[in-house]
Amino acid sequence: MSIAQNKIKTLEDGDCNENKVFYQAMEEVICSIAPLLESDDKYKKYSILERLVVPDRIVKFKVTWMDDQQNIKVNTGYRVQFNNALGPYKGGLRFHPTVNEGILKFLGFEQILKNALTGLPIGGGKGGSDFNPKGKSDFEVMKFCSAFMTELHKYIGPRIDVPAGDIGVGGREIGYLFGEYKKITSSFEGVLTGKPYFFGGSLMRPEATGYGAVYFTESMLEMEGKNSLNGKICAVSGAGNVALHAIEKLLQLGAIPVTSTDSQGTIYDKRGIDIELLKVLKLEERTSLDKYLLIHPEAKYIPVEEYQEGCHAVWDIPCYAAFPCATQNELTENDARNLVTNGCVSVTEGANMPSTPEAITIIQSHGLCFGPAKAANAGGVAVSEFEMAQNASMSKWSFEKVDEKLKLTMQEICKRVALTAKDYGVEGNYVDGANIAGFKKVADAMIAEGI
Ligand code: NDP
Ligand code: 2IT
Repeated sequence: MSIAQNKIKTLEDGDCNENKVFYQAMEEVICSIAPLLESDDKYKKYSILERLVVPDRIVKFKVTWMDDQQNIKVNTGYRVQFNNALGPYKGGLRFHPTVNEGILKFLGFEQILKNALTGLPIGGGKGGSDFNPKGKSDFEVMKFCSAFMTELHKYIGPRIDVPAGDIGVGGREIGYLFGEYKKITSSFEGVLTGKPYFFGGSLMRPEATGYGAVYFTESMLEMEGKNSLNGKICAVSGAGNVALHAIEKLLQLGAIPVTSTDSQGTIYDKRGIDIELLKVLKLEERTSLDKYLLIHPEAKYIPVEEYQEGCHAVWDIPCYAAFPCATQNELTENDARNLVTNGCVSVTEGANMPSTPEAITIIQSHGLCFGPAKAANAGGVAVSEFEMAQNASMSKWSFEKVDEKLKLTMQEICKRVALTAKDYGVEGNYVDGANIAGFKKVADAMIAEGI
């Protein structure tokens, strides 16, 4: 416990700001697992926490590429291989100008426990680059991905480390990365997941995180004796892979998702979001959300400049269930108060750590259901593991089979988290339940594997 706590303290003493989100993620886990550490001293004896908070290795490399005007560009690439006690390192790649080592450590650390919760044989890792795909041509994205893989290929492999997508990395980027890996190694193997279907991808991988978050919510509401989502107004943030598919599944289940957001603003369409239009705008045209009004002028668009200080417009819209699906720390204390005041019953984290610690305290203390990211958004990585299984056996599963297995996985995660919370005296606290259940699984493997 001491090393991790010291690290958090050094932050207050002016340690590199970059690590703030990593310490935030770590602090939550340390607080949650206190009853487990009290109940069994083997975790202290084997210094599991001290070992778990330090990545096995961090690879950092230069990525040099040429833009369409023949200018030479330089970015930084990273892979954080955090823990492989349960299986090969597994986790996404993020391409966004804000990416740095601290963000990837927070994401990699969360990924260890998330992957453990799936019950599947995968360890935790994360990577990415400060490259911004926005506004780049397809050729520029391709050239960047090739240059990135020229370095990354040395450190990954189907039994070593299997990256996938995250913010700024979807099927297009994974395709280019896979093509370059194949060229360098002459090997067609399942080294990346989230591949397009026609060369090794799994059906339903694009949908898996968003659909999974909704399946998780349905289970959580049922376990907590609340009404299902059918007929209920829902607020969703984000307009990327996770948000689009959360909205799609909500519509399929008869709920009414009324919002979507991007980095420029929020769309509020009280009749329910037009998902086909949203997909065209975001997946095909890669444009901003205000274009939604060209087809639906009766909807409302709120640009970020009009947001209240310390708030996001999306969380001020009355809803039964909220789904933050954009990015970390996007749901603040003030946002949580707005949700509570407006009668919200449930919050599910589709993004990684989208709620600040203060927001979680408010949400939980007012008795709302709260599905934490490492449990609720684990559907994406679970279907990534299904993709690895299909690649390893040279087979293809049907959409129905993947969907069935995804639903079951999310129900089992929900049940395990709820039961663990009950066992450790914090019934109804899904944050503690997820952290304890995930930690215990990894810790027991670490102990069995020796130091
Ligand atoms: P995408 O790149 O597809 O979409 C991200 C969305 O969030 C975009 O709408 C983007 O807006 C918005 N966004 C990103 N950063 C910011 C920011 N700083 N401020 C405001 N809006 C922002 O990413 P994903 O949908 O894949 O990922 C969303 C979240 O879900 C992330 O936290 C990711 O780690 C997590 N996640 C993703 C999984 C996956 O399978 N893809 C699995 C599990 C979790 P704009 O369009 O303007 O860029
Ligand atoms: O945060 C995540 O779980 C992901 N970005 C997906 C990871 C994966 O390997 O599919």
